[in-house]
Amino acid sequence: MNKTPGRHAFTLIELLVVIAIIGILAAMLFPAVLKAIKQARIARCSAMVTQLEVAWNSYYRDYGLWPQSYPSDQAMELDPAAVQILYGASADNPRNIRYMDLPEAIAATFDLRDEWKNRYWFAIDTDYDDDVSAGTHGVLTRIAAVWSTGPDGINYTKDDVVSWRKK
Ligand SMILES: [Ca+2]
Ligand SMILES: [Ca+2]
Repeated sequence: MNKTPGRHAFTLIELLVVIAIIGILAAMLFPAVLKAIKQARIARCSAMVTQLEVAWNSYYRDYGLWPQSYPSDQAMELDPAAVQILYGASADNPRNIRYMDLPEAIAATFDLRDEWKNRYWFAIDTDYDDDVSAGTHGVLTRIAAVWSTGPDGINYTKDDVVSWRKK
C-alpha cells in the first residue's frame, strides 16, 4: 500500500463513529430547535392577539358602540367579515378607519389566520356592561378579548394564546 507518512486515512469504523456522533448531536439539538420555533410562533401569535384587541378597543373609542351585526356578547370566530370591520372595509366601519394593517394577500380575502392556520376568536362587550364572555375562558373584565386556539388548534385548551393575562 502506498501510504503518505504522517497522514492518516479514515477507516470505515472511524467514519461510522463520526457519523454516529453527528447523529446523536443532531438528535439532541432537534427538540431544542423545534421548541424554539414553537416559542417564536407563540410570541408572534401573542403580539397579534394583543394587536387585535387594541384594534377592537380603538374601534369602540371612535364609534362609541359595537358593530350592530354582533349582538351576542359571546365568543365568536374572527371571520373575514370581522376582519373587514377592523380593516375599514365594512359598512360596520362607516368612516373606513383602518385599525390594523394586513399583508397584501390577506387584505385580498380578509381570511386572517393564526400561526397554525386557524382563525382567531374574539368577544366584544356588545351588552355594554364592561365584561365579555370568552366561552370556557370565562367572563373577563374588559370590553374586548381576542385569542388563538394555539398550537393544538383546539379552542379552550391550555395552550390557547390569549390577549389577556391568564390566571
Ligand atoms: Ca358584557
Ligand atoms: Ca388550544
